[in-house]
Amino acid sequence: RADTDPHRPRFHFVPPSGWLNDPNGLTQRDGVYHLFYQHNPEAAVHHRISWGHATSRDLVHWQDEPVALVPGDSGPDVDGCWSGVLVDDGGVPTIVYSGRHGERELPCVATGSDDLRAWTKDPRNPVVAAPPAGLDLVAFRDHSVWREGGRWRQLIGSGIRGRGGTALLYESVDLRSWDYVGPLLVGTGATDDRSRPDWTGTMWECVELFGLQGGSGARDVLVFSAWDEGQTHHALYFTGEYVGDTFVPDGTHRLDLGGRYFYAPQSFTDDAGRRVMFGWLQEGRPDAAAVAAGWSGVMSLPRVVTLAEDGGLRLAPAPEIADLRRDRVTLTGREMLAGEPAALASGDQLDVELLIALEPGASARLVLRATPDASEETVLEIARETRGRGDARVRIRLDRSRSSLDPAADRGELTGDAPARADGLVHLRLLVDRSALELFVNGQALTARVYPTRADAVAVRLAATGGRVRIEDGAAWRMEDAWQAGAPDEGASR
Ligand code: DQQ
Repeated sequence: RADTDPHRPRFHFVPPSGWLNDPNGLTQRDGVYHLFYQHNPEAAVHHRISWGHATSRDLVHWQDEPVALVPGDSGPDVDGCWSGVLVDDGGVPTIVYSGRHGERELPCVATGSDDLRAWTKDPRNPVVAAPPAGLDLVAFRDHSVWREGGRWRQLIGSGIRGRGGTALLYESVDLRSWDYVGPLLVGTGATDDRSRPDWTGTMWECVELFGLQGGSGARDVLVFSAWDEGQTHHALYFTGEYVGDTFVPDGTHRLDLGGRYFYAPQSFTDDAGRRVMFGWLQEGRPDAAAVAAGWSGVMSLPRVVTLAEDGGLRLAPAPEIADLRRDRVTLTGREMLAGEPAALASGDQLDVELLIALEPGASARLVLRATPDASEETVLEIARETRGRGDARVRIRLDRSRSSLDPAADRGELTGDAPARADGLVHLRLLVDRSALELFVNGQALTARVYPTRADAVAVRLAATGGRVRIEDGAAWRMEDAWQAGAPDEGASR
């Protein structure tokens, strides 16, 4: 049923059927990449969540594995095995996840077989009996776990009423008995202006702490998803310094300008030493449409996260994704005349990479998933600011108001800023996979979903809307299905 849906991506990971949300337990073990994810195999609704599991040798082709963790018949996870992580406990693969019972989530532990297929829940679950006393907390779930100074440390996502989101710090010698240390950091979301694009929410879901080395030296990064009263807002990160039992932030940033369309990310360090991140691309069509289609939720492509000179993060699809490129069309040297859109590519599975010269103050309009008569089209507007060197930004706006003739599809606009490059050029990467769009402007991601109704909504066009626009370097490719039979991995089973 799901496979006949024209909105179902063909080179992004999607659940075999049913529901998918957060990526969990990301790891590379004996060379094999493991992607676990929040999953309801029964139906495309968020209910009695299990941990789905898939493996890959190349981050491109995936093989479905048996469901890894299922809610218990009774006990602390009777209502769901919510998000968590996988750590290597002296050779024993160990999952720390949030067991849900009624409205409550508490940390639980399970140990796995070497191939990560068979999991045994610890009889001592939940391993933390209750949230810390004396704090008026909004929620208590999701885990970031690491080894430090011969002990384990853990962050659990929460929110303090009247203050804001928080990450609560714990310590353990054995992953089974935990001491509460205190809040690593408390946000100010409860009192801040909620309309701010970097509003930090009243609760933090899926907190994650890691360090990165880059052009500007070493930095610590705290990633979380801003949540409020049952609403998912957006993924953010603080840069700063993790010292002792606290995190001292020096900047708040949007991880992706798509808001809830790139949510609950999780990352890991792979064998090549790269920080690789996945996020959940939520649906932008009504729940009933997803239920009728038989599936819901898309996993982002793997993104490599790096630290830039300005101290912020840059995101790029893992280079392996280029293995799916076919039928290259070179676009280098093309110049756009004002008001005359040039056709760049055609299809609903595409990769387009452009380095464009935009004069200061100039702007361009990139149209995707467009019909010939423009009755359906999704428009990316890019404008180069004229302001002085240091603080110059590239403004971006994704106009989805005509992305679908279906009145029920979400057509809200998505906006924000991307950093400027030292050479003034704008690097654009557009990955179009049916309803899934992943756009990168100078390393700033903007993820969205679009649901064109017409089969001829396939054109990609570029126009200059002010000033001169030239493609200094560029190409477009059709993208192959990742699920096609006969792919390199013995997997790629559907
Ligand atoms: N999804 C999980 C929670 C997490 C939320 C439940 C974020 O653990 O807080 O499926 O999308």
